[in-house]
Amino acid sequence: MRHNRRLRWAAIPIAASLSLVLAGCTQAQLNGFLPGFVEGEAPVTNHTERVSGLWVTSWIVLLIVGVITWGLTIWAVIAYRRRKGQTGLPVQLRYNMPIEVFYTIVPLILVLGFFAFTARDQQAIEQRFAEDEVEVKVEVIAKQWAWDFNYVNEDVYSPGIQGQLDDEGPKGSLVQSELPTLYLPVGKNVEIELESRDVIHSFWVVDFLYKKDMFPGKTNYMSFVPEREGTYAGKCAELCGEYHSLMLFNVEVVSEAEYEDYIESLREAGQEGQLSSEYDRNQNMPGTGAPELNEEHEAE
Ligand SMILES: [Cu+2]
Repeated sequence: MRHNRRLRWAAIPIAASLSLVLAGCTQAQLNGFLPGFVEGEAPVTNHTERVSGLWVTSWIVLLIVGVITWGLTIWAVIAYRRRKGQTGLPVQLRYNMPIEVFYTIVPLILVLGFFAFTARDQQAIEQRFAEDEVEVKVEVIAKQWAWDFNYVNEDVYSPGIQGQLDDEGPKGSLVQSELPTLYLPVGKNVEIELESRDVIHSFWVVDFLYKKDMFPGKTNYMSFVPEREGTYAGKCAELCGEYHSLMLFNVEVVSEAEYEDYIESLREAGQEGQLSSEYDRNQNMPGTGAPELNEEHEAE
């Protein structure tokens, strides 16, 4: 009798939480409230479903752990509460081997599991296209506080300026037409080469669900296939100085014909060639002609 009542107490929070979780599952929520998913339309890139899958699965596992933990906590608080007439400390329990082993092994399995799935997905997302599979190659160069885009195959470039506040619009709004814009053709294998001219930045297109740091002196890569046409907001995701918040850009994923037109418009504007590292602010890095320490000094 007494035993049954305890079980009932534990069942209430567990049942309440579970029904809350399960009742709320619409299609959008199945993607874990992540941005970029539109009902009935293609995912933004070939990687976004993988990212949302990892996110949602992790949440489900963590929620189950949470519900069990909260349930047991609440149950213990209620079942073992101090009752009228009780004095002193309750029975003290410690060095209970089965329990010690249980809460060592279970978290270990959880952590190893999260690590394994994250490593698997990261491996897939980080996998670069083979050289001859790359259909569009763009070098993205970050600089305080904007972006330059070199379209490598077409040998044209687009220099960017930092976000311009729109005095006419509502406070804090930006002149969208002035933002640096990266054009990508839909359905093509895209490789982005990430560079920096000065400090560490981070290339983040929100709806792509992935960001990557950009270091001076090191090239990072992103390989993906944009799968849905549209305009996507991009930001610098690494605090990089005073106007970091204005280090914004847009990505236009367009049809191949529109992409060709855009490239042609850059050519017509005389933006042929590539914006090279001569505009880098760090001119004294190793390999850029900075004086080397001679051996005598090194020995000192
Ligand atoms: Cu930045």
